[in-house]
Amino acid sequence: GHRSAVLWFTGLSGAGKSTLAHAVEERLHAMGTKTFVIDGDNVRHGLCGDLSFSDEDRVENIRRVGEVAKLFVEAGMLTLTAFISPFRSDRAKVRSLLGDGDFVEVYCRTPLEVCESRDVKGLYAKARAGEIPAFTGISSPYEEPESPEIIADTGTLPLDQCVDQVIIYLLDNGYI
Ligand code: GGZ
Repeated sequence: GHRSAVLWFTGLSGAGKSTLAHAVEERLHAMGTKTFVIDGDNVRHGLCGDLSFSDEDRVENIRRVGEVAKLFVEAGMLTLTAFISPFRSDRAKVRSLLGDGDFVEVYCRTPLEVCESRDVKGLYAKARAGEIPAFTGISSPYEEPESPEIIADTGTLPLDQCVDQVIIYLLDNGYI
């Protein structure tokens, strides 16, 4: 069994949030835990398909994701979300919506320089060229978490080690 909760992955574009969330999910599956990952791939086209990357729309994006995550938690799932979620106040709102113990903030702390040098999707180059307005880290802010439950150094540590760190946190705190 497990205690349902949200693992809320936050960090810059290209920090490795989705990769880490899916790798943690795989490890949890192997342990028999029911999980669900919510990320841009399954939300930004449908539920949040009407939203842009303006400040207001990011606020609304995170509000909706928080509400959906809450439903999944009520359904008994260990829920993993992977969104930049750049604003501290929005993450705090989701935390209070869920309640402290049901919200585990995981900061994927890859520095901007590393995200930008990897530039897997070429978005940073486009943002620097002015082709993407309000790009997080370039022309739109990212507010670092002040006291996340977990800091994953996704910029320097191998993926497996970051997964271990999250799993150990969940074991130590009685989630799994
Ligand atoms: C940031 C953007 C932008 C802008 C498109 N700023 O690397 P990706 O491609 O796959 O991840 C980014 C994703 C961010 O969506 P989120 O829903 O996580 O953002 S937020 O939590 O702020 O609402 C990136 C892509 O969308 N993308 N334009 N301007 N990222």
